[in-house]
Amino acid sequence: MDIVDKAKETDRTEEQWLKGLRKTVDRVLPIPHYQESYGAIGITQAEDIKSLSDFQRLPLTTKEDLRRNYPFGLFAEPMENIVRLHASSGTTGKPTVVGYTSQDISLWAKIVANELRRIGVTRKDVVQVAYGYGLFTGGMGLHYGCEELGAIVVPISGGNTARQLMLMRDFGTTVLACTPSYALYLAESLEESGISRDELKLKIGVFGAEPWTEGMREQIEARLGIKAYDIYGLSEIMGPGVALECPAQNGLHIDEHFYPEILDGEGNPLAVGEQGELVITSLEKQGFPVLRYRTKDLTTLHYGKCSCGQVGWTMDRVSARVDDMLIIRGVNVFPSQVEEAILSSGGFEPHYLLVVYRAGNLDQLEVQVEVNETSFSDEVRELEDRQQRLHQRIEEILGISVRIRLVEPKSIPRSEGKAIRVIDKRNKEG
Ligand code: DLL
Repeated sequence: MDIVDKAKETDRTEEQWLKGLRKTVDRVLPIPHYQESYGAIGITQAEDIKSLSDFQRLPLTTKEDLRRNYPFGLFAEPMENIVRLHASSGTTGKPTVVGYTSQDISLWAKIVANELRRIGVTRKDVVQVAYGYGLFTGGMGLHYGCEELGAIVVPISGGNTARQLMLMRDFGTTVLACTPSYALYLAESLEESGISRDELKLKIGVFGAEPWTEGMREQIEARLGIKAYDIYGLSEIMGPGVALECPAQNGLHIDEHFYPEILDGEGNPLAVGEQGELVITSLEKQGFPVLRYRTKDLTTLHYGKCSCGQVGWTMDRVSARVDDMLIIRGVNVFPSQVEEAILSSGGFEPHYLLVVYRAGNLDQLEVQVEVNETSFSDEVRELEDRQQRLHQRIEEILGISVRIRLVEPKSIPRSEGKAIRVIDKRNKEG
């Protein structure tokens, strides 16, 4: 059953979804970019969208469309109504810029507050926001959500790890919000600091902004003694809070102000339960409404009632970004596959790097993995056995031959924000 049919079965009728979708179509139609591309398929007014199938004929919006209209060309409100700008963290070319009206900011805060409430955050909690503050949406997105909820915010931003730990203890932080890779680094630094876990009151983690595996969650939960929840979002749609898990930790609930679809590589709709690229439409945003935005994130959608009682769309954890996919000798490789293999083989830390290079005409993949302290002090023979088992496991999962390079504990650079997992030297080598 495809998503269009499925939506008819839900507690929200097709007509209710369409109401929100038409509202966004109405908002974007005065913008030349949309006028042109929608006009080309005969859509000149929101009423032309009579069904979800009509909606699915609308052209997709891409990051390139945002870049072409840099910086404010896709805003739907006059600049005097915009109160905040954020921009993507992209490393190449122009950033993608998004603008919010004050109503957008307050809606965003309410969405994040609701979601945090669902995972048990209350007014009594002390939330250490260790996502970066600035053009990146992580810091301020969580910050406003916590204030809306009435929790105490510690706006520490990312970095300065020793200070993070000291304040975590001294302020009695109960909730930590940061990227999963930084959470792991904090856990590791805690083990080396003079602070014991018993001195901390930490109980909940709100981790996202980068892909992470179930194995990584287990590590973080065990090492920090908390429940770690996955939060998803992207600046083009709003920022953190497009979706967040519930205590069942069985999929992320997509907030009802967004309409999700899953498409295959050619842009055709996929059925509920099938993996593909997530496409999102905002239903209530004013400053920067966005229609059918290609997130480039790979996931699976589900619809129904969760064991927590909530009815609606859920998505599986994002396994990878389409952009992060490496093609090595014709085979698709994702960093998350390597992470899975490392975490399911004992003796290694989930700190790793995929280095791709060309030897002759052949692509080669070297996986650098950190050995943990215990196995580092093992006999050489034992270490070699471990390496061999990991080697086999990675090759089984990826289906290509790779080189494994074990590196000393703590030698792979730690991240304070989004982790870098891949170094692709192929283009540079020409
Ligand atoms: O990363 C917003 C955010 C901040 C989300 C804090 C969660 C927490 P961008 O910098 O625009 O915004 O990057 C968006 O990050 O398209 C995904 O590829 C990735 N991403 C975000 N959350 C997750 C997650 C923020 N939970 C891009 N799992 C998205 C996997 C994620 N990937």
